[in-house]
Amino acid sequence: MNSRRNFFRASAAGLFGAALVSRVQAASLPEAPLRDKPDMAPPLEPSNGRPYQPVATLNGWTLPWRMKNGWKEFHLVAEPVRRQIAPGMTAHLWGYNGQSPGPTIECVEGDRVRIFVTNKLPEHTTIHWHGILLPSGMDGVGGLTQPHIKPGQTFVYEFEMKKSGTFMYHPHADEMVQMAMGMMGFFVVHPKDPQFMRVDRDFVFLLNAFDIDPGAFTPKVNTMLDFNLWCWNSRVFPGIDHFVVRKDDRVRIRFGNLTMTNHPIHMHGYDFEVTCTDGGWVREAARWPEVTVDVAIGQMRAFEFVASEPGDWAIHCHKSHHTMNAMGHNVPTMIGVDQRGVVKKVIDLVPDYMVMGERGMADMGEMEMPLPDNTLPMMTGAGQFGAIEMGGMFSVVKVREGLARDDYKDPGWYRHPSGTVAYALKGAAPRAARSPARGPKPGERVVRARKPNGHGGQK
Ligand SMILES: [Cu+2]
Repeated sequence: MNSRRNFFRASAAGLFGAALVSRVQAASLPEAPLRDKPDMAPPLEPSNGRPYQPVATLNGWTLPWRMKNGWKEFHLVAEPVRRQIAPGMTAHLWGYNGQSPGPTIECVEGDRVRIFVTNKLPEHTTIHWHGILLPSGMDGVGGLTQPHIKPGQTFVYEFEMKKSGTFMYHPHADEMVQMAMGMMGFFVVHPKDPQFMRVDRDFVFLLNAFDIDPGAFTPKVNTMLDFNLWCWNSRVFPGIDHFVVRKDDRVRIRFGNLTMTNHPIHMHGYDFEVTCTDGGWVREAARWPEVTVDVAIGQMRAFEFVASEPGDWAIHCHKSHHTMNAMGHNVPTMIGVDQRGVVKKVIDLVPDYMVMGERGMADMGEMEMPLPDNTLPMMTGAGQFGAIEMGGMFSVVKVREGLARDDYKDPGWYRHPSGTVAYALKGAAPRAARSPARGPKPGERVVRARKPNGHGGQK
């Protein structure tokens, strides 16, 4: 934190806007906590102010605040960050307080909130508070409602939280670049009455996407639609935290979409109801059961269910190319094509050449190709029964009996009661079910077998 203190000392004299200095003394800036790890911090129990049930931010954290003369004060620092997208790949992004997305901001309906925003980016920025009802001049649209926050400047946003709900924050300045670089965060306003819409576990994450060439570190910021890393909180499977849930807990999962396309989010094992959008709570008579909920660009959806069914339940975007990591979409479909002759000739010239997809692409989930540094396999992850063959927007809801109230640790894979797992019919020849194309001969397919990347620390 020392370097940050020096920064404020050095900048207090000359860089702050005159309006700011007259209202809030630079010396009274709150600390701007930093986070350098991509794992989930435990929910931050409020140590002052109105009581509430805090949220759990997947692969993220909640920004601590201080109370000052009845105001809840937060300090966001917009800055370049390094974010581990999953073990094996780190990206150079822009974010807030050391990470992308920025920390979740949590407060309570009726709170008066003061947010200091310091710009340590190489270009100007602002913050727009998506969905929050506030004075027009606090809305954060550069040029329209405020001057841009220039590099080195700190601006102050002040507003009262008129209603509870789930909101987001992101820049409204050079927006395409700054969002493509990872600048965004969640903003949760809890109800004044802690019993209203009370749940036991409350998860939040943002859907975001990057276009990073294999081997590169920095996203291509001009990409319109063809992103290749589909993320939850700037993480992809198998780097996304699991949703660890105690049996019979009432669970809420909230997600906001700041990508450039829609995502039908599908959860296995349960039906659920959408109880909140970025416009506010959905009244009971207006809800209906679903197992997939589409979230359009710029929207937020929160659904709830009672975790009555133990197990490992997949949760993922239902666009199947969004559960893949960086890949060449231009690879032709080779299913059913006999490549024997061609492959032999190519291998003479290119010893590392890989035959791709003669029988589908499932082989790629087990036998990972040699990859450039800082790149993730397209299909990866291992479960207790084999390769999961996923990437991108995929995680697991792990419902277990007997967890402590505050236990979010990965409990390992589900122990299925005997007789409850799909099984192979005895006596049937497994190869008969495969395509008539013959299997690869030893040495023909030159993929290097590598231990699949499991989700860290499975027991
Ligand atoms: Cu998707």
